[in-house]
Amino acid sequence: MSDISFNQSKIITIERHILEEQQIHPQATGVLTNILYDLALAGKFIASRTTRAGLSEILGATENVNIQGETVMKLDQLADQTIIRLNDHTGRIAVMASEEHAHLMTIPDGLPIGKYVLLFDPLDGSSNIDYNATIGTIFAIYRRISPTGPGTLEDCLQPGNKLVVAGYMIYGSSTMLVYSSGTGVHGFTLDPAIGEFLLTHPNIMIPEKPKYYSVNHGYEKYWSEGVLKYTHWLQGMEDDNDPLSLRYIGSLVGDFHRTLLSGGVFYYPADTHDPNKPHGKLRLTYEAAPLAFIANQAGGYASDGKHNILDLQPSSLHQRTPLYIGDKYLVEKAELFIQQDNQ
Ligand code: AFP
Repeated sequence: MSDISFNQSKIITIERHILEEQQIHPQATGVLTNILYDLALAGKFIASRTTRAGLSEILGATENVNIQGETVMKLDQLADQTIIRLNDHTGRIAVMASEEHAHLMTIPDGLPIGKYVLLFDPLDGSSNIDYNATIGTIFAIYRRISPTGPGTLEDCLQPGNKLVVAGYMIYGSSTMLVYSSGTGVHGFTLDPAIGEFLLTHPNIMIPEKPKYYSVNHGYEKYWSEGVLKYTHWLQGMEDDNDPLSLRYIGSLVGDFHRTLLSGGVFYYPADTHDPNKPHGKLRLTYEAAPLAFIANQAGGYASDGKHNILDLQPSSLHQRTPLYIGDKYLVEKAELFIQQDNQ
């Protein structure tokens, strides 16, 4: 008898998983599946560059400042261009919007126009690049609303509850792609030796027992009474509850990913720090809404402190929103503290 015993669990590549998901929807044409392939390919490409950032002369700020007033890193541009160039000619997309562009991007003249809308933050947490901390890409896919022709702003400004697919790629100690098409949340880890994303985290659910809370305490003096009290409650200072431990990277994808896998809550509240950003720093359409969709699919919840993020109707492409996301009970508790503060 052989000494070698084989692990009987299946090896599932992202391609196979997406195809199997497609079969759940008999009306599916495969277009969405191919957009996901393209995004996974973009993730491999971006990962291959970000892990070499210090080696190639790609690291460092460019002269450009993006629509948010932030210095654009070269890797931001590379990630942005990678996603655009993989998607603008395929005939699957009607319109795109990115954190790096002030205006939406319609499909160039002469190229076929598709039925989906792609919004993305190409390299979230890029101020962490110089310090080798986790960064990521967030994406949101909607069906277009406009019937034909170039995609419109209305196509891009849909509430999160109309999302068809949402996901992110995280470039950390390993590269992962996590996505949901409304049938649970699935995580794939890139095996760099073979260049394939393999299913490592099927059906992710936020653990019931929360472990961490995550917020930038440096801005405490700008918080409202409600946010302060909520934070004290998480620290066990309002009630008799055990305090949660604190973790904060300052990279939304990294902080969210940890929250998804370990349980707990991440929040970036409204604050009085910058009068130009009364709603905090994070963007609704390509950051908060897609992550809210994933949290919801994993049994969690996301709120702006008053409303379900998925119900918010965006009014502009780069709109900011306060964000409380993760464990449902903890996020609802935030709503309660904020509501009591407003009475
Ligand atoms: P950068 O892309 O400029 O690093 O911003 C990242 C981010 O938008 C988000 O990923 C973080 O959650 C948040 O900023 C951190 O902001 P603070 O530095 O104000 O805590």
